[in-house]
Parts: sequence; C-alpha cells; structure tokens
Amino acid sequence: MSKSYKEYTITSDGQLMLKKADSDQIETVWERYENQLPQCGYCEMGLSCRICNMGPCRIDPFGEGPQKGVCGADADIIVARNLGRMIAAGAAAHSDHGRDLVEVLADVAKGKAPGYSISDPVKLKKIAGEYEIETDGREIPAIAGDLAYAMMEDYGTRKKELTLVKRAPEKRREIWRKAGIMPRGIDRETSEMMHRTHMGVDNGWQSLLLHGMRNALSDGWGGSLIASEVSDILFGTPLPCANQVNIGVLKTDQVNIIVHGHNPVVSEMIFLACQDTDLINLAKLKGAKGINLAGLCCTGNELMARHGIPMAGNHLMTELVIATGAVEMMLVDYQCIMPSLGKTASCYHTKMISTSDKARFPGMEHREFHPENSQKMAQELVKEAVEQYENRGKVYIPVEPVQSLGGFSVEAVTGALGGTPEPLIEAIKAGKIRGAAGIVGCNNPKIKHDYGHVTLAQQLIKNDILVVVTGCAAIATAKAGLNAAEAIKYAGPGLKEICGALKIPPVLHMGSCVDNVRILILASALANALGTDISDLPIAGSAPEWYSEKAVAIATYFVASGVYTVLGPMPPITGSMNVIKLLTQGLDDITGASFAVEPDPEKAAILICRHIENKRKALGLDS
Ligand code: XCC
Repeated sequence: MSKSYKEYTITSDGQLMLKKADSDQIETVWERYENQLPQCGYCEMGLSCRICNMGPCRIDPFGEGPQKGVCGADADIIVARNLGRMIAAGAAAHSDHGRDLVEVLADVAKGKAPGYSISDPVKLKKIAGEYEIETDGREIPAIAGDLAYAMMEDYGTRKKELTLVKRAPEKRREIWRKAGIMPRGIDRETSEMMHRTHMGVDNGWQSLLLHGMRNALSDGWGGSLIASEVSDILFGTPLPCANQVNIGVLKTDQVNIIVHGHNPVVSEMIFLACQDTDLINLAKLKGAKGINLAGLCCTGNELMARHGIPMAGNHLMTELVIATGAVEMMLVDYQCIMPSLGKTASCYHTKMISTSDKARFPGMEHREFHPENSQKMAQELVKEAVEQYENRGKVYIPVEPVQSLGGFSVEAVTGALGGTPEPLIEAIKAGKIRGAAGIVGCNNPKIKHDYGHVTLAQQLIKNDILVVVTGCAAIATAKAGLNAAEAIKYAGPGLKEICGALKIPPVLHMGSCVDNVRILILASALANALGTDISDLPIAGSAPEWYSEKAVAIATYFVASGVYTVLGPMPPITGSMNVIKLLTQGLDDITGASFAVEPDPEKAAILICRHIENKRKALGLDS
C-alpha cells in the first residue's frame, strides 16, 4: 500500500488490521483501488456507453472528438441512460430481496418453512388491513397467505398505484401523480427502465430521469418497504437493544461465526442454530467456551436490531475481519460481498459458505438455503463451524469492542416518545431540535473509511440536528461511539436536553439498507401530524461514502419523496451539464427537493444545516 494506514481509515481496528493484512500479504480493496488509478475519465463522467453492439462508444468531454455515439445519442442521453440503469439495478436488488421474504411468508402460511414463524402478528394484521385483507376472526396463517399473495401482486400485475404509497402524505402523492412518476408495479418500473434505455427507445434525457424517479419510488415505497415490513412480521419489529461493535466483538476463546450480506432469511436461522444446546456443548467439547455469532454489513444490522447480535464491521472491513484468523465460518447471501473474500479466506482456516441460489462466489462452498431446508442446513453448518475451531491458527483481535444501541424502528422511536411523534414535533417547534438528518449508505475506498459518516454525524448533532442512520453508515457511527446514550455529550444543548430526557442517543440506528424506508415512514408521520408535505419539513438525507447502485436508488427515492439529499462521492453524471442542472436544481420545481454533491463532510454539514434552517423559516418556526 502506498500510504500510511491512517490515510485509509479513521478506525483503529481498521488501521491495525490493515497492517496485519499487509504482513500476511493479503490483498485488500484499497490496494485494488490504487491499482485501478487513474480510473477511466469517460466512465467517471458517464460518457461511455456499452448498451449496444454498434458501440462501445464515448463522447469527448472537451468537444474535440466525437460528440455522438454510433446510434446518434449525445452526452445528455448517454449520461441519463447510464444513470437510469444504475437506479434499475439498485431497485431490482432491494426489491428482489423483498420478494424472497414474501416467498418465505407464503411458505410459513402453508406450514412449509420449518423454523420460521410469524413473530409479530400485530404487524401482520395491521399491514393486512392496509391491503384490505379481512383479519377479523381469521387464523394467522390464512392472513399471512393472503398478504403474501397481495404483496406479490404489487410486484407484477396491472395497478395504477402501489398499495403502500398510501402511507405517504396526500400532498406528496398528488405531486407524484402530477409529475407522472407514481410507481405502478415494482418489477414493472425496473423492467420499463431496461426497455426505455435500450437503443432507440426513450431518448429524452428528461423523461428518462423522470422515469428514474418512478423506478426508485417503486423501490422505496414498494420493494424495500415490503422487505422491511415482512422482515418485521417474520422476525419481530426491532426495539432498542444494547450491542457491541468493531472487530473486537470476535472472541479468542469461542467459535466465531460471521453472517454477511442482506437477507435475514439465512442469518435468522443461523442465529437460532447458534442457540442450540447440543451445538454449544459440542463447541465446549472442542475446547471453546461457546459459539459467538457476529454480523457484517446489513444482515448484521438486521440481527443487531432484533437480537442485539454484535457487529464486526462494515463494508470495507469484510476482508480484514477474515485476516484476524479468528473466524471459523463466514456465511454470505447476497449484495456487497466482495468476490475476493474466498481468496482471502484461503490464507486462513475460515470456511466460506455461499447460501443463495442467485449468488455464487469463487473459493466458497455453495450450500443453498430454501425455506423448507433452512433450519436443517443452519444446524449442519453451525456444526461444521464448530468442528473448524480445532484448525484455528494464531489469532489477532487488536481492539476492545465499543458499546452501542440499535433497534430504532419507527415503532420504537414513537414508543420512546411516549406513543406519538408529538414530543419530537414540539422539540422541533421549540427549536431545541433544529431538524433531523439521515446518514445512510456504504463505504467507498474513494473516501477515507468511516471519515465521511462520522464527521458528518458529529457536526450535525453538535448543531442540534437529530441524526438517524442505517446500513454501513450506522456501523461507522456505532464504532465511533455515537450510537450510545452517552454520546449526548457531543450534542448541542437542545438535542442534549431532549435525548437526555428520553434516554436515547443523538444518533439513532434505524437498521439496514432496506430499512431506509423506516426513515420515510417517520418523515411521513411527522408531515401528516403537521398537515404538510415531507418536502416542507426541516429534514435532509445524505450518503457520504456511497458506492452501490442500491444507494443510487435510495438517494433517488429520497429526493423523489421530497428529501434534500447530499451525496459524498460524485455519481457518473458530470458529462452532462443538463443532467446535473436538473438533478441539483430543476427537481426542486417537480418534487420539492434536489440533490447536492459534497465529498467534504464538514462542508456537507454546512449545506444540511443551511437547508434545515431555511425550511424552519419557511414553516414560520422561528418567527
Ligand atoms: Fe452494502 Fe447494505 Fe452499502 Fe453497506 S450500506 S455497502 S449497500 S451493506 Ni446499505
């Protein structure tokens, strides 16, 4: 690596593990990033097109070389098409994850998914009601079956509006109808995006971007929302619970099992198997004190939120966790799993297991989980992990874990407020809390690991802005100690007073990537209580270290829902001034919100504070 370890990550476990990886000659994501530099300028600007086989084409940004692709598409069309396909891929990933959960729900209803159950029947009935399913006097499995069927309809069949958009304020829905971006079907909008971006279909960069909004909304108010809600129905709605974070959660004297990926369908079964007394006894027989399950990335967030399972790290830590030599088994499902992990694990005793029928990885053993075999498969795999303990070599776990609090679902937040959003609204009206901001999304080697998330969160809470976090951002702030009740000492006086009284941290961990919808639902509840629209609220969103197409879909559905959103890394759109202008200004007239890009988190904090103060003024809160 070309620089000192401190230049790559602000975390002490990251720095120490990078040194260890270096001495073990383990290649990391940072090295591969440096090997790619300089990255292709055309691609960075969104000006290269590989969509059809008359190409590949590229547009010369200096105006000297070709200004049109072979088909005749100019810079605006190419940039918009590329961005559209990023949104489609992100929406597809979240929504397909949601579909997998709906299939489990359907199997639970039929009694064909041993080990899975309906953990939150109250929520099941509530959501069934939203789908106009009769619940009175009916058995739980019957309701679950009908709900699964009705949700599947949201994916495919012909509707004018998705069912759960009803949760958005009426004003917001009117905006979507007027702009022609009301999502009609989850799969439909993604499929239509692929169609529109085929050569010779939609060549209006504006109409492409508008459909991008609709496609993203089909994720935020469709696929992701279904994923989040069905996870609650099956595995329980999160409530605040204490947990520990960073690489120090691995144990030198226990069998360490890591779950990595996104869908709780696999990790929940592994969690249950890790409680099995026979398996724990077997671990003891092998000389370990027990079985220690820890998470990475979003499936880790799901387990942390519901069961307080410790979290070993976020996206850029996934290779380094293996380099501790302390992991007996890592099980992955899908999304954000680096294809390099199998190779990394081959240098240690770590067994790598892929579990999803749609995600294979080099150097991993494939053991497919399906609702009907999950329970048995989880038992077998945990047993194999326990047996692997004997093969462990030297381990290196260089830090102590940090305490944090997770599990702030919308129900938990309103619960902490005494049952209604009223106290939060009062605190905002009184100016003690100036507003709220979401910090979400990934890590990206283009930004110093965790620096964007942590700095932005620190700046915002100092300015009395309540912060909600999800995904890898939530893990970053947790590692920095900001998700603990004691972190109120870093907050401004007003936020400190309110959080202190409610005994909540100033940075609330709301869950995984699909749980970003919880933020939308909370924002809708605030808007409805104030009789206004989401875009009028003193709130903002940000993704300071985003990398994935899913993050593009998330940011787009936030803006389309009326939330001003600041991105850290620049998306590949700088090849078109027209696209940039529409996304950063023009959208204000359509959705009442727009994007900004600011890689420096201190400056991003200023943008967000300014936006929040402007919204307060417009609402007449400080007059
Ligand atoms: Fe992946 Fe969800 Fe991004 Fe983390 S934050 S790198 S998408 S794990 Ni959602």
